[in-house]
Amino acid sequence: MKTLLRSFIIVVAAVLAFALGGVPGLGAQAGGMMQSKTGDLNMDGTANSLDALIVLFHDAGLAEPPEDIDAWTIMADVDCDLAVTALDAAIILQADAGLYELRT
Ligand SMILES: [Ca+2]
Ligand SMILES: [Ca+2]
Repeated sequence: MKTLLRSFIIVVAAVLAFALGGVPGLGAQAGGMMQSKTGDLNMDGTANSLDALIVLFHDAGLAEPPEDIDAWTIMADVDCDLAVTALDAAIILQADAGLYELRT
């Protein structure tokens, strides 16, 4: 089951990366000084599908843990269950669609 979930995440990630025109950034944009919000993991000023993709990459073990894992976890754990999972990615996507309001 976990292998199936991992395969699903890889496919979704590849489709999203292609559809959005690139591989999601895992760090701040160069020169970006935007205030980061909860769920805004690439610190581009908005929580959107790229941030959800970052969560999925980490949940699937496809990305290196960030340097400051505690601060990153606070930003990524949008449902405050003390774990960063695909559910956080789903909530970020709902917020991006205007169906959910993330805490600030
Ligand atoms: Ca973002
Ligand atoms: Ca969570």
